Amino acid sequence: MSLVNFTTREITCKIVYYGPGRSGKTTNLQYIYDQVPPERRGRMVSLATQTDRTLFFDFLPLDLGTISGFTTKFQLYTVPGQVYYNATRKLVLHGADGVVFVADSQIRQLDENLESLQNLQVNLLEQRIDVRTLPLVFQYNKQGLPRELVLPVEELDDAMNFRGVPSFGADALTGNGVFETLRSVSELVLRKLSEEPSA
Ligand SMILES: Nc1nc2c(ncn2[C@@H]2O[C@H](COP(=O)(O)OP(=O)(O)OP(=O)(O)O)[C@@H](O)[C@H]2O)c(=O)[nH]1
Ligand SMILES: [Mg+2]
Repeated sequence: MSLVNFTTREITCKIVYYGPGRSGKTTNLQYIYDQVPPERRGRMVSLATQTDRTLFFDFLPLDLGTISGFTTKFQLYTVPGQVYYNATRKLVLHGADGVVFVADSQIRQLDENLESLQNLQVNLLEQRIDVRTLPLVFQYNKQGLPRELVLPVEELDDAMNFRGVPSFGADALTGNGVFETLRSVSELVLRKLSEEPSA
């Protein structure tokens, strides 16, 4: 849940990168961390197994500077994608202002993507977050793999993006699409915030 402090004129928003195991969520945050100037970011916290699977979450605080007179901070989180970490996913998802669904574009991963998307919907419903109005963008990652291995963005949109929200092809390893995705979800979150009646 975004925190708006009118006294210190500070806004803090929480963005969660969600998706199946190995889709590239942690890679997104690592790329963002590497690119953002040190004065704009805090320490990135990653809790991973020895084989680099996210065990609990990754956390990256970003300072977006001043927007409409408010110091604006974003906290980026990733969930652990592996199916059996659902309790942790629920914890990390709690209070999210926006979600980036990172799908793995590989043809053979389609079922995992759909399963994870369904899991997201169930967990949001359980937390009484309105799935239809939550700021959400899709990122179809690993588009840089050979063409015969991946589904094109349009087909992934047909399979997953029923709300018709913004979607981006990406290659998180090289950073292609990473900032476009972040910018898009940030805009949706800030727009929603400005539409809500102020506290
Ligand atoms: N070819 C290719 N590999 C990628 C891309 N993005 C991530 N990877 C690789 O995919 C593997 C998994 O990436 P992670 O970022 O750890 O995946 P994750 O979604 O955080 O996985 P969990 O923490 O298990 O949920 C790593 O070996 C990455 O280097 C991409 O765009 N292209
Ligand atoms: Mg991870």
